Amino acid sequence: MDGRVKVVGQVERVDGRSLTYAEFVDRFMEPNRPVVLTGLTGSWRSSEDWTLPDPADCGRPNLGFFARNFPSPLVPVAVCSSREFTDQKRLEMSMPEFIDHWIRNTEDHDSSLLYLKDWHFVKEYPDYVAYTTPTFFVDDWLNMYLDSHPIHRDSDIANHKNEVNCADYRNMRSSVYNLNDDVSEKHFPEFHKTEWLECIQEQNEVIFVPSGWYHQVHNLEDTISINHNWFNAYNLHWVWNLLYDDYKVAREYIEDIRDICDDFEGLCQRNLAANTGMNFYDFFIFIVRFTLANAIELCHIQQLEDTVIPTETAHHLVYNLTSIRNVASKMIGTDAFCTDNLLHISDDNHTAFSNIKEILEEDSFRRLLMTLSETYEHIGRAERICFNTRVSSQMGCLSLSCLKSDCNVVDHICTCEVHGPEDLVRLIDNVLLDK
Ligand SMILES: O=C(O)CCC(=O)C(=O)O
Repeated sequence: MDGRVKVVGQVERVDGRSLTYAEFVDRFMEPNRPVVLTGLTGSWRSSEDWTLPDPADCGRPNLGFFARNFPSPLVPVAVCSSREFTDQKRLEMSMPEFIDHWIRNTEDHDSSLLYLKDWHFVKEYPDYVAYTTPTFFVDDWLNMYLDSHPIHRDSDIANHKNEVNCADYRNMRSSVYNLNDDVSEKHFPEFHKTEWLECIQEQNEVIFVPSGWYHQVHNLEDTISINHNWFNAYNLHWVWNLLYDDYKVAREYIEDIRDICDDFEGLCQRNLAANTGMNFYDFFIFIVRFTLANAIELCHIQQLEDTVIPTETAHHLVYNLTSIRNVASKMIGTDAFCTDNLLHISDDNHTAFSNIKEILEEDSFRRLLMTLSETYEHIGRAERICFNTRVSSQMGCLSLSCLKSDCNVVDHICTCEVHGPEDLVRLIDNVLLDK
């Protein structure tokens, strides 16, 4: 017998103005539970500009404002009535074209529904500040990193001739396409055991969707949504697990040509990067940089004598390092990092994680360090306002002014060598042991 979803409860709803950051962590981020947060969008420009001003319109989207002010020549659009594997068919069109289509659909309902999806609005209109990210979500490593670094720096994806095409196994995985359909027990044998929460997200409400939670959205009326995909120390292991799962698919797909490949692991990693957007080396380069940034911040903070800033911020930094350490220890022993395979990786990739001195001198790393420092300062400030504690007046040895060759903190880190996950675990242990 085929099954339908079994809704067992509602997503919890909390007023975000009376929730502290620490409570958000304890109740939702750390246990990976969803929540609808209210009261956080009062000052957003988008709440005002993007909705029709007449109360009789009940806050419906102001489409004319969009067409006039954001006339992008090309925006990504999904065709809701179509299906390509586990997703909808994608098109590109101009914003005015999209809005025209939307208005026509509202009037006559016979053209197919379009959904403007995954449009990077902030990148395209950086001067229009549509919203401020709620403090609960500012510890966002993905966007901190992407703002300063390209994710796949190696140019090796397309260059190898006579290799199994990177895109060949894309879309082979299956997932339930529509929860409202009968879901085949044959294809999804455990489906009847799944339990679902549901909620209606009202205008100006924010929903936190935890890592790995399958979710499906049905718009009950015309809607504009703002989304962030992000992760941090609380779900870094999810990112690694997903990458590892994708890697296994990539490897399985070419398993039968292993014996005739000079560099089988290299091919797996190239295919992984082509499909997932990053491979194990990219991910490692990323965690090395976050380790260095957190370690430098931690060392500097501990040189401050003030007792307020160091305790709370140091707690975040230690948690971050511990989370990276856990993931790095899972990477030890993967084929990608065995000595033979490391001999095959490009100099670019190897330098990007092993040459600590060079990393510390990169402008992109300095930008990352600055953003990291500002982020935890911002969270700390929000916590102090909540608890009404004293604000520190200490101006100590902050990382930004102190990323100099004569700084003993940086000197110490510069002496470390990182040739793989084992070294990274050792480096983190040394930093944490010092504390
Ligand atoms: O905003 C939407 O319509 C859905 C977005 C979503 O589900 C997601 O980003 O995962």
